[in-house]
Amino acid sequence: MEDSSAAIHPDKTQMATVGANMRNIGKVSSFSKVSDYVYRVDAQNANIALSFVSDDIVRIKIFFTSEFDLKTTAGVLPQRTAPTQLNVNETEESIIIRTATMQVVMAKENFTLEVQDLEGGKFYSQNNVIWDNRGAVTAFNSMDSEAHFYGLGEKTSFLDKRGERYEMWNSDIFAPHVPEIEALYESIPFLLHYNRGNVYGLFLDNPGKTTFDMRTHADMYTVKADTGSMDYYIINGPQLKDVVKRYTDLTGRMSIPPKWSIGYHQSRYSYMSQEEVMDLARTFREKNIPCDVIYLDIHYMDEYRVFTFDKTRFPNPQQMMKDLREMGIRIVPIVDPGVKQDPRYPIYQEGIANDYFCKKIEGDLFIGPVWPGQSAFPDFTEDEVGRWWADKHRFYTDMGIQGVWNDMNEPAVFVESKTMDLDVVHRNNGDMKTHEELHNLYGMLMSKATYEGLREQLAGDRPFVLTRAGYSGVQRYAAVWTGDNRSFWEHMAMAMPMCLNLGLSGIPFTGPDIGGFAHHTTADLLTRWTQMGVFFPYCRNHSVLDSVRQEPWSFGPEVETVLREYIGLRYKLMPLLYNLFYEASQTGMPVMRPLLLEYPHDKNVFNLSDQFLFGSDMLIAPIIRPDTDHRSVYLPEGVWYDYWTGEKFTGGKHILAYAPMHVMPIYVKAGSVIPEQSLQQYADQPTDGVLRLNVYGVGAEASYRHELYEDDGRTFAYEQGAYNLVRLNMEEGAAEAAISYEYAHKGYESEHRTWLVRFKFAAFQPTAVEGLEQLSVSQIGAADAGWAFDEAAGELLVKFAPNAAGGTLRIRG
Ligand code: MIG
Repeated sequence: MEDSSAAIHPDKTQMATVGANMRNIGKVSSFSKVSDYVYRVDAQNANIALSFVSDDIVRIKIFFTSEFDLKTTAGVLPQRTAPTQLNVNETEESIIIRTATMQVVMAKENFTLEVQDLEGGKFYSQNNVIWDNRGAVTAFNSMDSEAHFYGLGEKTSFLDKRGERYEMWNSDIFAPHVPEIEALYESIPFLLHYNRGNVYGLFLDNPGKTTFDMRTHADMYTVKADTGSMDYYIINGPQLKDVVKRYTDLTGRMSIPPKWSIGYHQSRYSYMSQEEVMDLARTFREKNIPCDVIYLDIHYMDEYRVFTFDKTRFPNPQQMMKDLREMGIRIVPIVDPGVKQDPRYPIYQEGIANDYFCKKIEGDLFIGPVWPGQSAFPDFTEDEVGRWWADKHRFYTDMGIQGVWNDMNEPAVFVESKTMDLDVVHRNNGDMKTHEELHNLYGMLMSKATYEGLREQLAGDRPFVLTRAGYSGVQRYAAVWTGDNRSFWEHMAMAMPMCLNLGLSGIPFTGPDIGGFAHHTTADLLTRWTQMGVFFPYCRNHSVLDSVRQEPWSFGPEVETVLREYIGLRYKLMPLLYNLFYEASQTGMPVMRPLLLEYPHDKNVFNLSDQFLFGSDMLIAPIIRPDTDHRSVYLPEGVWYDYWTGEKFTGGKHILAYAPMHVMPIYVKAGSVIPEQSLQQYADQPTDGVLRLNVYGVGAEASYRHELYEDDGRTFAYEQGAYNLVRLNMEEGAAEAAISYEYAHKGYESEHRTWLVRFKFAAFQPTAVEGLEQLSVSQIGAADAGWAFDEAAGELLVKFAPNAAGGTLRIRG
């Protein structure tokens, strides 16, 4: 090439600046109302639609041609909200549109846009939007020196994304997940901008390649879309929680998962045979290590053909499912999108006959290599294809399978680009788009089809879908695991900020492969990682082919004992964990939370990446280095108790925690209620029927609340009212206390017929509990009702059967 004209290729010059081909919006020429809540701004080089989704959400979409199309992607739900008021004020210089809580201010001279509070305090300012001849658009937004960034879904590095740059392009990255990797499997183009306690969200609804750059410019961050439209939402706060809630109003929330899906899960690439799976299940039960799910990775299939079983390795899957179910264990099989190009394979035949596979723009089938060899890929952008795929899952559900694991759905293809050709054209229900424009939606739409199929086929039971790839809104269909991490301490540590930001990005049900997927775990790493992992929303141990074994007993009895205890702890805390999932389904609040969410004004937590909150009141501080039995822990304001020893700490400072191998530091906030239950070996196993309500007293005048949600943990009967919502209210005084409870809703017969309140750290020694008989501590266990004071522990025990009408327990000193 060097001796042809290519040597003087025009792109080789350093002289032309890129800007020469760039344009910006220019001067505003007209402004008009299009329909209720929708306005149109026409400017020199582009037109802008402003749609008000609610008082606190404005959508901005920029058009570079005369089209004016307000369709959204499948990431956004149809919205039923509207702003309560809208006032428009247009002058020579500006246009101002005011809702009940914020205003959008646009300058006409050279279109700039600000979103301000009603006092004129601007929180979002867009200074410029430029684009090139190929339609790649970049918006430049102000970045204050005090600004911090969160969200952006599944990204490497620390919690605070200031100084980082990330791409959104679903990618199968087996290369180690190091901080400079800009894109992993999930793309959530949702950024949280935090400035001195005030937060807004920016959601760019574009499933093509987009870039968020908080690094290159000193006082601006940029948001870029390579293809498709600049279609984004500014979401008002001012609190972080407000923005997360509103973002999940827009993109949806997960429904309450089946309890078994939030138990402990065991996986490996691969458990190779029916016999190996049965042995594994028996070992869990013999060793009394709780477990709900065993995964079948790709070797279960007949040469990797989806919707088949290998008849030699798994001669009788039906029987296996049945036997496992009797032991309380479920199977979750992997399902990849690639369908083997095999003319004798019915799935391939059907896909071809019905024209369901992705095609290139010229009309040829797109065929790419994955596990089964050359494969075709269903076009999930077309609803009819999704329904076909959904129906195919009867193959699994007929055997009693209730959960499916979607892998390789970026989609990953073993070619240099790692994915489908960009000139594949997706039919997209009549609105054809190239793969380049829709890439990040593919995985989510696969999980949507899977979820909807299972939901229909499970006759009222809740499905579980796990996915590797996803886009905004994926939380409606699936849990997300963070892909091919490695057995590195660094990757254990990175799982925290990664999943914390996923949680802030609307996806509450997440977790890494515990122990690490690739490379080889060690006794210490597996111990520390499991201790941490049982507090992640999704809890699965998984490892790669040929790595050292990492089932909980793989490193001998000492490690096994610690793992048994921590996995058991997850089951004891199931009422709390389940409550947190309920809350996520209602408000979008994540299950594991950065401290920032609860302590938004504490600068010590702006980038705190090595500890987190389980809900709002339990602080988890994992050990993330080998041969380490101490670590510093930051306790935010308030009083905290060591979960293990009861030692009391005043927060707002760092402490040094002692954590030998069998201890992971956990702290509980004073003035909280932590519900627990008896140990189970799997989530549907009956408990002893006693709900333990551990009340962590303040030891002074205080009142605090706790909400308790209960349902059958398995079906959708709660949608018809078969659930309980209990409000607990605790009033503490210097010489007395009262615990009252009431049923905000009572529609379910709970297996927890008895409650055992364990009131710790009271200011006084109790002498009576009104209406209940005093018993000795040893009598309480067998009694139905009564109270006792455990002097050694300094705890009041009160046992009783809750009354549907509610009640109050008065405790006297
Ligand atoms: O590229 O199915 O992330 O969990 O074990 C390998 C085999 C394909 C990647 C997944 C991993 C899974 C593996 N898969």
